Amino acid sequence: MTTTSRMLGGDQAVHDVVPSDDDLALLLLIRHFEQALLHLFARGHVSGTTHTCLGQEVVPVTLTPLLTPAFVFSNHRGHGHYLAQFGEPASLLAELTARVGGVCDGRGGSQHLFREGFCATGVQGESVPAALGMALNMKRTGRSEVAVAYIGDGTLGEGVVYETMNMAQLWRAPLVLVVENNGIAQTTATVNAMAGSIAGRAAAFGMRYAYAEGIDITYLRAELADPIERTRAGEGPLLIEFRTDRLGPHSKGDDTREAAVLDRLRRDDWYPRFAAAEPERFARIDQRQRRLVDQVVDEVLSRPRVPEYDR
Ligand SMILES: Cc1ncc(C[n+]2csc(CCOP(=O)(O)OP(=O)(O)O)c2C)c(N)n1
Repeated sequence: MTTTSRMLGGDQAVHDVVPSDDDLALLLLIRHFEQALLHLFARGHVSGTTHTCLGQEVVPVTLTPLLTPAFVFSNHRGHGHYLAQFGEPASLLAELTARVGGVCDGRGGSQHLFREGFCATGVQGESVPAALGMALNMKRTGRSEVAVAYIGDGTLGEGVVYETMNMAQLWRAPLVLVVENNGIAQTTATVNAMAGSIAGRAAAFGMRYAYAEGIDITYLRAELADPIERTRAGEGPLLIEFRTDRLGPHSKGDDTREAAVLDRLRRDDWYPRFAAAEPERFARIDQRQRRLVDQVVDEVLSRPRVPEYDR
C-alpha cells in the first residue's frame, strides 16, 4: 500500500492530508525533541552516543495505536518509538543526559532503554529473536498482545533475523517485524547492500507482508489495522516494510549523502508539507510543541546528574 497524495503533475504540492491534532502533536514532539538533542550533544550534554529518527517520525506515530497492547523491541534509532508509546520526553531526556529521573537511571542511554513494555538495543538484529521469545510467551499465556521488533533495512544483513522469521512463521507467533526502510545503512545505500527484496524475504518463509509508504497517517492506519489484527488473533507473524527517509545524519554530523539528495529529502519531508497544507493549525501545534521541548530541556538540565555518572 502506498499513499502519495502529493503530486498532481509538475512539482506542485497539491494536497497533503494533515493528521489529527494529537497525531500532529506527537510528530512535532518527536521532531523538536530530536533536533534539541543534536544541539545538546554539540554542547556536551549528552551522555554517550545518539542516533535521531529525524524524518522517520511517521512510522511510530502511525503504528503505535495499532500495536497497543504490545511489547516493543526498539533499536539504536528508537526515541520516536519510545515517545510514541509513552509520550514522556522528560524521562527520555533525563536518561540521555544522565540526569536523575531517567528511564533507567542513566544506565541505558540512547540505545539501551528499558521499561515495562519497551526494550531497545544498539546491537543490530539482537532484538529480533528476543521479540520472538516474548511473542511465544504471549501466545502460550493466552495474552492478546503482539511483540514488535523495529529494525532498519541494513539489519536485514544479520542472519539471526532469518532464523527468527523461520521459527516465528513455523510457530505462528504473534510477532510484528517492522522494517523501517530508509534506503541507507550508516553510509551504504540499500541498493548496494541488499539482493532481492524485503517482500521476497517474507515470502520465502510464507510470512504475511505489508508495505507502507507516505505520510497520510489516517490512511496508512486503516490499511495496516487488519494485517496487525490478524497477527494478534493468532494468524502468525507479519512483516511490515515501511518506506521512510532519514533526514538527519546516521548519528551526529556523519552524513555523506550529496547536498542535492538532502535537499530533496527536506523538500519531501512531512514538516514543510503539513505546514503548507494547513498553516494555521500547524503553526499553533508546532509552537506549542517547541515550547514544550524547550521547557523539558530547561527542566531536565536543572536536575542533578546521576551521581555515579558524574565524571
Ligand atoms: C551487530 C552490529 N553491527 C554493526 C553495528 C554498527 N551499526 C550501528 S547502526 C548501523 C547501521 C544500521 O542500518 P539500518 O539497520 O538500516 O538502520 P538505520 O541506521 O538506517 O536506521 C550499523 C552498521 C551495530 N550496532 N551492531
